[in-house]
Amino acid sequence: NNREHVSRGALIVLEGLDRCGKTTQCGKLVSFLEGRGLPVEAWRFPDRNTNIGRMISSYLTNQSQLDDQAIHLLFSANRWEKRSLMENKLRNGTTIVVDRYSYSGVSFSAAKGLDIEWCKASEKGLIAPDLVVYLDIMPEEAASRGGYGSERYERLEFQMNVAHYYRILHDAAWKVIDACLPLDSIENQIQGLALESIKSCQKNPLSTLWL
Ligand code: NYM
Repeated sequence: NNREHVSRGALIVLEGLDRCGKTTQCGKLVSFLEGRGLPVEAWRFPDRNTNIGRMISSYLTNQSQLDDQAIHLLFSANRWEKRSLMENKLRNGTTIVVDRYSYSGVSFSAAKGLDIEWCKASEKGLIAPDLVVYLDIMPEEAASRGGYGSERYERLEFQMNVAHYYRILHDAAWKVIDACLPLDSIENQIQGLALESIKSCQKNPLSTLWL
């Protein structure tokens, strides 16, 4: 059977505070992998293109109000609604590079004061990443980068809280990169980690959060 010869794709997640450079690095990584002829897709959460995503976007841009628990569950639901597609792509050999995932979901909600275990519960069963790259930046440094936009959460005080919860979630599978290094140095490090993970994930079946 042919399918057995198709190696699976890797789930690669980039995380970090707002303005840490994730989105730039996701784009660079996807181009790099494409250039190597590897099947790859760029994803991001929240995915604002679904009905749930539009509710999230309206909340983030202050066009609607929601209780903290309600918006948390919408962010989770936005990942759940893409879960089966994600699994199919990975099984068919496509590597997925994701700009934010469950770690954002838990850190941002816990930073508001919600119980961290409650925050994790709705994420349980989502596909576990093969690689999490955390772009590490001091909240003060991030705030000084061209300034925050006008969305919710883009405030220094709040980002300091988020950083605290990222530190709690951080485990051995995370690769931490200093977000203040030169761009091409960050880019090269991520490329190396990604290639390694695409190779080594073949040995591991897909697994689910939280490990
Ligand atoms: N965010 C993102 C959450 O609060 N929970 C989540 O589950 C995710 C995926 O949304 N400030 C927050 C982090 C960001 C904001 O993300 C929008 P982006 O990457 O700026 O589109």
